[in-house]
Amino acid sequence: MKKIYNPKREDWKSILKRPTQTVSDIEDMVGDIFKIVEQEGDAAIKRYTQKFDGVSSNGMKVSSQEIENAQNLITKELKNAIQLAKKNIEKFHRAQKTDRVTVETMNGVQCWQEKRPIQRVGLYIPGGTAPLFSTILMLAVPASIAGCNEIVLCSPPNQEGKTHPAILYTAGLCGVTQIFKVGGIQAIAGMTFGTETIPKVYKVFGPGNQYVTVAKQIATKYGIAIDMPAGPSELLVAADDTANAAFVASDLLSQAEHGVDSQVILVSTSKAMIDKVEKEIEKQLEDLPRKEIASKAIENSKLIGLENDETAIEFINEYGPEHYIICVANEDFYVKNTMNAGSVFIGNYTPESAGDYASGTNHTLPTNGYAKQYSGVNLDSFMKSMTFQKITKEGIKNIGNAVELMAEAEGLEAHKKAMTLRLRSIDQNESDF
Ligand code: HSO
Ligand code: ZN
Repeated sequence: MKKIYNPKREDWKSILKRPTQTVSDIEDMVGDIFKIVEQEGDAAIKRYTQKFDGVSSNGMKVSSQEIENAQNLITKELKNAIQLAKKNIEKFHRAQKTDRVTVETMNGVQCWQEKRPIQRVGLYIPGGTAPLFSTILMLAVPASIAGCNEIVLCSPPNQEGKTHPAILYTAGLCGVTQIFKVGGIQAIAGMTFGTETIPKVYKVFGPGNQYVTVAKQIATKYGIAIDMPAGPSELLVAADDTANAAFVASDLLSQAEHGVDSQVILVSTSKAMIDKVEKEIEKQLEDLPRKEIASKAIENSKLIGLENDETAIEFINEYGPEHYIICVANEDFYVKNTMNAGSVFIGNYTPESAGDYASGTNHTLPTNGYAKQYSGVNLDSFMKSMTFQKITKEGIKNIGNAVELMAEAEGLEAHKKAMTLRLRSIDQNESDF
């Protein structure tokens, strides 16, 4: 753990720099796989599943029987926990629904805005060291509330060629319409083009390793939308002497156990708190089953001492953390002045874990400083805003001349004419009476 006290402003940038992932060297390889999947469809998907996952992907589509059986493969307690989380996530995301916005901008000119679901969405759920079925709740629940009619899920098969039962159970519970045992680059390419088995989607959501991240970027070149650019998960905790060092350490470690590249930062105006948290981390790390992963992330973590709250807030806004925990006396001041963060957790009893699983907020959030310009996944991520207008004769009379003049000034005669013809017809009709 690196301790840094009162760094000079000119050093902030380098202190806050995220380790850059070198992705350019895999871009060509990923692009080639896309082309082959586009040409060969299922046959290519099967070959890549054999090559990268080491299993045969016969029956890549999960049957309704398998989903049904998954119910019996997980405990009742876990099912109840998943249902509790689902209820809260549903409540919070349902409340994000907005009414249509209608305005008569001038007499006879009626404009309105309404949201419509993205009809087909693709969710990617990584396999790997932890089966993140909680991410299905975060994606499929808002997708269902939005009214997306096809919710496709791809997740890599494990070594026995199966999908984790908690993934199947959660997907079944949350309205996923089709599940495929396909992962990695080939899954994203499959959902981009559509194959004989996998449907094409319009937007792809979900986390993944660097191959999946690059694949999602390449999908955008084929006109597919993605939730947001991805990077390793991050947590920044702001804590002063009113914080509980053991709690803070547990939060930092919960983020650290995600991956060796997780970013973990403590910012404090109290040197005593920094020392306490450092000791707590060392202590708690010992008992963690994922100690090896967490300790690698902790090695790169930073404990930063700053002279006052104002400087701390400026520093934190400059970083723009994905997750941001505030445990300070001056809580309101920190909250009010937070400009850049994916999701904010306030007070000693609000661990990130709460939002990761069950409080109701979404855990798919902007990393890598993208909190400066991106929102986390929310109900609107699964919808488009559409505008409508209806203009009456009176309305045309009110805006017609302005449109004619502007069209003429842009040299667009046909545009002008579309208005002139109507204005003339109204004039003629009126003089007929
Ligand atoms: N902290 C992760 C989400 C997660 N945590 C899933 C546990 N399971 C990224 O926001
Ligand atoms: Zn987490």
